[in-house]
Amino acid sequence: MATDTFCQIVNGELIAHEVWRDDEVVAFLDHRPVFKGHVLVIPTRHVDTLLDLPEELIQPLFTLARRIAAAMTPALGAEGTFVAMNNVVSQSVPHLHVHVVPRSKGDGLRGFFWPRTRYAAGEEAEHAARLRAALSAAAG
Ligand code: DGP
Repeated sequence: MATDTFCQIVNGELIAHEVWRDDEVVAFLDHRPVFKGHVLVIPTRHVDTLLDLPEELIQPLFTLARRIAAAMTPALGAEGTFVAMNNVVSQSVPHLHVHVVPRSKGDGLRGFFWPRTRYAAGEEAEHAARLRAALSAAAG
């Protein structure tokens, strides 16, 4: 049985400031927030990454992420949110978690990360074609 930090939060072995809990999902404050009120939404069942998320947990997980995002304006005065997930690379806890971060204009996050690149001629079409082919192959 997996015993990562977030399994411990699910099991009550580690205390977090929870904002929602039901049988399928838990949401709690990230203890090192990008901005105050930054929430992590996780499945109660141990799942490593998005690719491991069972079909029946997609709806509960992302519905809760959306509800948390919606609550950030009345609760925190946020003007918007940033919703993100690291999978394997930059993932510091091996238990799937969706970050829901409150945003406001001028909060300084823009440009702080996510540097953008540009496609050379033909590369954009080539990348789209490679992804279409992989999706078709996966669909059988
Ligand atoms: P990531 O780097 O995307 O894997 O994000 C993991 C986040 O989890 C990071 O922002 C800090 C947070 N975190 C790690 N350990 C704990 C913990 O024990 N309690 C809480 N509340 N948050 C944690």
